[in-house]
Amino acid sequence: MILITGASGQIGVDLADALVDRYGPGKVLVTDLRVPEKVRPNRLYDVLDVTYMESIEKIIQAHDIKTIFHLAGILSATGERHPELAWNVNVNGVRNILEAARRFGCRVFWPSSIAVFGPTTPKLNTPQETVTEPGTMYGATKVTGELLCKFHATHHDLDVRSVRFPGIISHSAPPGGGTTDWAVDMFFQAVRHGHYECFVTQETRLPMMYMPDAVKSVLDLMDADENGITIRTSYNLTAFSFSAGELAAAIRRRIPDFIVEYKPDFRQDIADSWPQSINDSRARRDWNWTPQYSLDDMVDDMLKHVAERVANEPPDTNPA
Ligand code: AKB
Repeated sequence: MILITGASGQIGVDLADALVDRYGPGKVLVTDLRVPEKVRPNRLYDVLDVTYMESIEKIIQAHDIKTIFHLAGILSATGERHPELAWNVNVNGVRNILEAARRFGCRVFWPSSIAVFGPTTPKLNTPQETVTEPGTMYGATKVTGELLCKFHATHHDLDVRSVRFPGIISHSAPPGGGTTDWAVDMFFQAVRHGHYECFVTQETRLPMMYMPDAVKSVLDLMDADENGITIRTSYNLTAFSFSAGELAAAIRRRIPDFIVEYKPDFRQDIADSWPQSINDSRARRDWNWTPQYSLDDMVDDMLKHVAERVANEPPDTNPA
């Protein structure tokens, strides 16, 4: 049986679908702090707060969990506003999951982030092994989590695997509290209102990935032969990089009247401290990582799905 924590979050919703498609609805237990308002038929839900070790142990035992996709976490912008919460959920959460996985013999996937890098890291084609001195609490929790994963893998032979996700673009579940959220918001506001107020400058360039590729990366990494896994912190991963201005231009080629105003806020400093492009050659070499979506493929697919979603929204849920 598979356990997903933080399953209502941006990655969790799509990953749960992929795992249910692959293994069947009876094999995947989706958990979060609360059961979502709209539950899917034939899906097993439970409530799990990963900061409580006893709750994790109970769920693992009750459902005979063998693999854990530990996605529960606080993202970068929320982490800057609530650093204690970020530490508690991100560090104590991953420590509890790793410890429980060790005790009960589970495999683990856990997402790290490009946020492990900071102002002293080379910004272009950032290597796998380089300076990790993040300027944010979120980044500090991710570096700590990576080291905890490595400790458990090397000292306890725990099969824990991890990637450093770039910004992830998706239409099915909104991201919450991240610095790369502009890349998702821009699509929704372009379709809803033809206008977007962007919280980073148009020159801000970050590594990104479309959700189907993010899900593929998780499945590919977990399927890979254990002998090929040479990174026991987290693998660098990317699909493409673009600036806010370039994404706006790509959307404008499909929605010609689309207007973007740039009003950077506190998230600009976070974005400026992160790499602009990532070298993911170790993931490509070790487990044959290859993204499927180019920037243009992603923009076409996003606009199609976002238009469908927006058409089905009740009028009063169309935030400006
Ligand atoms: C965020 O912006 O906080 C996340 C991330 C890059 O980890 N999307």
